Amino acid sequence: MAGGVDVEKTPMEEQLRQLKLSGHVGFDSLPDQLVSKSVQNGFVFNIMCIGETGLGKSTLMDSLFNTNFESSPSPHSLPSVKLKAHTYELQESSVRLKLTIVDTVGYGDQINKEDSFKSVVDYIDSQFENFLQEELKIKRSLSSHNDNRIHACLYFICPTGHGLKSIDLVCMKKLDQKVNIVPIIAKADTISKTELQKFKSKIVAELENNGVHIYEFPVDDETVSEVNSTMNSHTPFAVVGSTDFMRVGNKMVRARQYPWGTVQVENEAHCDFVKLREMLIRTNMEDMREKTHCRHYELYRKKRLEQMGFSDVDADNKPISFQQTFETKRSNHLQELQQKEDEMRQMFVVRVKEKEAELKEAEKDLHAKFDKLKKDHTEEKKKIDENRKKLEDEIIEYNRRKTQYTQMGNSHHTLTLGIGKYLHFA
Ligand SMILES: Nc1nc2c(ncn2[C@@H]2O[C@H](COP(=O)(O)OP(=O)(O)O)[C@@H](O)[C@H]2O)c(=O)[nH]1
Ligand SMILES: [Mg+2]
Repeated sequence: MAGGVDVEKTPMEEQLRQLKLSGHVGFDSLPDQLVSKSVQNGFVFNIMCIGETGLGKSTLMDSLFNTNFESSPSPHSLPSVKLKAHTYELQESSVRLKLTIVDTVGYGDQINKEDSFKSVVDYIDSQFENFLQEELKIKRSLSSHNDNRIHACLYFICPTGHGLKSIDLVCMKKLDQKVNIVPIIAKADTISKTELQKFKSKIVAELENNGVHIYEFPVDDETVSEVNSTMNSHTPFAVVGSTDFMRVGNKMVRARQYPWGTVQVENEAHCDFVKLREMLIRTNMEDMREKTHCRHYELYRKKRLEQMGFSDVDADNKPISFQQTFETKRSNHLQELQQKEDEMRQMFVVRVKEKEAELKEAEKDLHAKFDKLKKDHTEEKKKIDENRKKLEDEIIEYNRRKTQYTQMGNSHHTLTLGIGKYLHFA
């Protein structure tokens, strides 16, 4: 490197010296500063709900955030899957949350379910792409950029008791490198307690056998590792949602009432709703946001940059900088352009030569035709001249004969007269 300064290289640890402060400095307030800044900026969380129409997606969202998102039920007759995003501004004490809920309208409703997941994959990719494009700008405004990358994908499993459908497996497999998948058993009140346990184990086994990586609650942070590892063993959560309330004691609770009894949404003996809310919102929301950025987005970014031809190492596996790659690509591109230009020029010359040869050939033909015409003309003329000469000779001959005859005629006349005279006198 030009003007490089030689620095004696010692391992980082040897350069680092641990010092003791002799009084309070104040950087122990850094975590508080971080908290205050984050609270000021507010938080963003984007959830995608995947599941067949009528599985209780909208109801569960209302139950999870304890509000009414006012969604309208969708029909079963859509020709394709549409992704609809709605953003809401929520506030709990001083914390503001910009929540986006993406609904997969019409998912699994088509006869041909093969492409059901395609729109979902495309949607997730296009949110990553938007973020990448903002990141690649010279003038970036990432803080004000609408970050719509999906942080959590709730996959609603139909409570059949028969394990996963193939569309579930295929879709989750397509998504597991792109998003944090949290599978949940929907409408869990429709399945009996013993069946539910079997159903859960069956789902876990099927996911494992098919190599589908679902989101695991992190166990590396000791403050939550215990609760998270317990919760990991309870997945997939079997949930119930409701927009109806009933009075229990002196509290109104979300519940579903049936002729034989009542299911309380927030009763842990009735379903895993509380577990889901605890894991998704109260404990691991930040982890999901971080995993989305550091794992899923990072993977997308890496793939895209590689697609564009960038890499951290060159063909010989030596480190290469972004600028070097760019310059190599630029010079390759210019070379290619030059080569194309040369090829075109050569082609042009060849074409011109061909045309010239063609023209020459045509000229030669013309000359030949002209010569032939000229020759024919001369011959014709010669013939005509000959004929004319013959005719002239004939005229001369004729005239000569005519004169001759005339002369002969005159003399005969005299003779006749003479005879008459004779006769007359006889
Ligand atoms: N049994 C039962 N029904 C539910 C549950 N959640 C929602 N439903 C009902 O299922 C129907 C469809 O719910 P909705 O939330 O609109 O489904 P979406 O199409 O997936 O958004 C509604 O009649 C809900 O009352 C549940 O947990 N258990
Ligand atoms: Mg809905």
